[in-house]
Amino acid sequence: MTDDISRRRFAVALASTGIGIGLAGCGGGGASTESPTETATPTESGGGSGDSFEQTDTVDMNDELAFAPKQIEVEAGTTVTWENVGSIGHSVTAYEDEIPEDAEYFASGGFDSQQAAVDAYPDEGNVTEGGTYEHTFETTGEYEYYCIPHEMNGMVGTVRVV
Ligand SMILES: [Cu+2]
Repeated sequence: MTDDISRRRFAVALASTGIGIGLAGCGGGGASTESPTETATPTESGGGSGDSFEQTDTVDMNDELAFAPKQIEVEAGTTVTWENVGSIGHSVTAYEDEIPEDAEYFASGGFDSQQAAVDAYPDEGNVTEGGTYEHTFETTGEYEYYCIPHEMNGMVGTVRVV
């Protein structure tokens, strides 16, 4: 009788010890992710207010997780080309609520809504190394857009159509 109880206690003690060891093992391992500690460095434009628009119809997407230049200005009817000059995949995705009222929605992959673009990424709409995406801007105004996987890294841009 007593023998039975003590055996059970022993088993419980073993079990909790096992859990303790398991947790310790978990915490100790798995911390070997190589994290490139490159913080985003917005130093390229000399740290201005960000209100400078470059007159160009070509935007690079690079491994610094940025659109370069970040803000461009083109005339209505211009076809803008985004080119991935790095090796990390990006998207060009308009903010549906931050384009001119009567403008056509645009996103790499050819989606007609932001939600559709987000839902399909990265199976569709991913611009890979050396790839390009083009869009022709017919309506004047400002268009804000972003890269789906790197929005949190500040990968956003603006096209101003005049
Ligand atoms: Cu990106």
